[in-house]
Amino acid sequence: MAEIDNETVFEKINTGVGTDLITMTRWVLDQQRKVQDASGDLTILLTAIQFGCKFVASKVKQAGLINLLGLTGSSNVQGEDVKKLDVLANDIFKNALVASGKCCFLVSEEDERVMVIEDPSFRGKYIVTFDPLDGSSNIDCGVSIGTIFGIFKVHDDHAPGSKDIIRSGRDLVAAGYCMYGSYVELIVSVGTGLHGFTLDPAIGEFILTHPSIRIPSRGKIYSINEGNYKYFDEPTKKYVDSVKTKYSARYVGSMVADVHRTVLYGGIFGYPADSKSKNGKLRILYEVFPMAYLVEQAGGRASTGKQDALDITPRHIHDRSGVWLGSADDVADLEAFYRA
Ligand code: FBP
Repeated sequence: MAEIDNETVFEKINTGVGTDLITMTRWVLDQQRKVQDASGDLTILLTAIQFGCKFVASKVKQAGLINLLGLTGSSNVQGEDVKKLDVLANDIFKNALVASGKCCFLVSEEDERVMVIEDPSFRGKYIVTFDPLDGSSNIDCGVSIGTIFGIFKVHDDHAPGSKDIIRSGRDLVAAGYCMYGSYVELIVSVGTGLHGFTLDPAIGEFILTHPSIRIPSRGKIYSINEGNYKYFDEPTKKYVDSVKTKYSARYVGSMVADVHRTVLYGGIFGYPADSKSKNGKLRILYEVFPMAYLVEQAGGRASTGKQDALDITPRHIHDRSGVWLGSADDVADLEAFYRA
């Protein structure tokens, strides 16, 4: 308690005062207070990611006006044509993550290799895997796209190495995605449930608008690219045939948008392995794992069809896997077709 003297008048201020508009920064600080001996490193890292999302959101909105639509003319490690916004978003996040001083390794969809932060004054204990701009096929037509990220902690402070990257999704300590759509929404979990923050462009702050999101145990929507039906395996075909008689179909083609709708409304989203994409299309470290972690934090499930998606361990940083995620009862129905 402050030293009191006769001149200066003190008045105790209640820590709960002020607006009940909870910004993401304030929410992250509240989460940090709940962790004994927290270093504050994760708080700083999430704040850096939040800045990256705000920056990318502003560029996505302006893209058509500042010649940021279209291709760069080069292709990435996935063999995909790289969009101008892909490169910009990747640079924005790499800069923000390095500047946070809390990372030792970065894994990006756009970079072939793991990026190592060698400078000790910028090096920290976290590994961030990220898809800087998800839903590339929708960038130029203005349909919702997003950023996806997963955060791991090094196993021990010294000798960080590949074992800190090639690991099970159960090791995630936090994850999130930011959807750039009709509104900008940042969905995050640090292991205490799933929470959503809407960007208020007037003040440039993410405001807590969706605290403690719980996905319905069953939905009425299925989401899959049925254009691949001919390549689907038998369990997938039988499952899709079964749901299309009773559910509505919705498919944006941006994982962030399809997962965001699924988390809020319930139902199931799937991108299975098939005879064309033998290991599926979505990348384990920066698409499958973060989304599986978030859906589980909301009470949903994520499965390959045969096992929980978070229990797989990739062998390479850009490995892919088939994945189904959404309402627990819907994913259970799907798995039944794989067991049959
Ligand atoms: P990128 O755009 O980041 O490469 O992500 C892959 C993705 O666009 C997902 O967002 C989406 O779910 C899927 O591919 C769509 O694939 P398809 O066009 O084959 O249905």
